[in-house]
Amino acid sequence: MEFTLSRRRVMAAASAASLAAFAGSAFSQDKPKLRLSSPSSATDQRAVALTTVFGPAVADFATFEPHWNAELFKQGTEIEAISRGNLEMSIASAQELAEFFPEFSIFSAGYLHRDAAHQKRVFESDLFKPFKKMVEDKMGVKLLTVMYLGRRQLNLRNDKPIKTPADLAGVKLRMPGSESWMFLGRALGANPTPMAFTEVYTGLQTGAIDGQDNPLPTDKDAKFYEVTKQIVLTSHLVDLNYLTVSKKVFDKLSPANQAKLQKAADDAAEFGRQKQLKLEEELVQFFKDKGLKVYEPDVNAFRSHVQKMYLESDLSKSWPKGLIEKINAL
Ligand code: KDO
Repeated sequence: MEFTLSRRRVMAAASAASLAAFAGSAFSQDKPKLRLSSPSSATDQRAVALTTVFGPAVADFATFEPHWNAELFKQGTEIEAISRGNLEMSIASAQELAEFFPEFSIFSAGYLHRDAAHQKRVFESDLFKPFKKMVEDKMGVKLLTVMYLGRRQLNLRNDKPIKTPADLAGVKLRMPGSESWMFLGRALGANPTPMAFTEVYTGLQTGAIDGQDNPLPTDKDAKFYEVTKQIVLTSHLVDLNYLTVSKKVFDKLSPANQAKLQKAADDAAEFGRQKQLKLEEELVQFFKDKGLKVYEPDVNAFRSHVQKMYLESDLSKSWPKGLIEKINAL
C-alpha cells in the first residue's frame, strides 16, 4: 500500500519529530509527563475514562496530565504538536489525520463503520496496520487505541422537518474545520461552515450557524439542547477518535511499562465505549423532556446520497483499492 503526504507542513513536522530537544523535556523529571490536549470537556465520557482509568493505571511510571476544552492546543493542531515534541498525547480524529494522509479519509466517511463493535474490529484488523505504521514513521505519533465517540446526529436551531438530504439545502451546518469534515457536511446536503468545537454553543445561540452534528452524549454534555429545537437521527457517522502518544516518549519506556500503557489505553477505551453506548440509549428521552423534537428521517435516503457522494469524490481516489470491500466484510 502506497501512502502519500498531503500537507506541506507535515514535512517540517516529520523532521521535527526526530529532534530530541522538546520530547526530552517530557523526561526531565523522574517520571515522564504525559500531557494530553483535547477540545473535549472534562465531563465527556472519553475524558472521564482517561482520567479515572488510564491515568491511575500508568501512575507508577508516568504522570498523566490531561488538558480539556482546548486549553493547551487548538482543535486539530494536536497531532502536529506531538510530532514536533511539544505535546505527548491527544484524542485525534481520522479527519485530522486525513489532513496529512489523504488515505485516512476513508475512516472519516459517512455510513462506513456500522457500529462501535465494527469500528473496533477495523482498528484491530490487519488492514489498519499500515495506517498505524504510516503515522508512526512519518509523524512519530502512535495510535494506541480507538475511542468510540458515538453516532453523529443532526442538531438544528429551527424545527423544520428534515426527511432527506434535499431538506438540508442552504442549512449552515457547523463542521469541525478540515476538508474531510466539510465534505461530510456537503454529502449530507447541507452548507457546511467550519468552526471549532469550543465555539459551537455560542454559534448556535447567536445564529451564526443553523445547526451542528454530534453524538447525543456530546449534545448533552455541551448543553446544545439549550439553544436548539430538534435532533434528526441520521446516524451518519459512527464517530471515533484515536488515543495517540508520542512515539519518542513511548519508546523510552521499558517494555513492561509500554505494555501497561497499552493496556491502560485499551481499558480506558472500553470503559468509555460502554458508557457512551449506554448514554446513547438513554438520551432520546432526555432531549424530548427538554422540549426538543427527536425523530428518524429517511435514513436510507441519507445513506445512499452520502455513499454516492463519497464514491464519486476526489477523497475516495486516495483510498487503497478494495479497502472499502474489506472493511465492509469485517
Ligand atoms: C466536534 O468538533 O464536533 C467533535 O465531535 C469532533 C471529534 O473528532 C472530537 O474532536 C470532539 O469534537 C471533541 O473531542 C469534543 O468532544
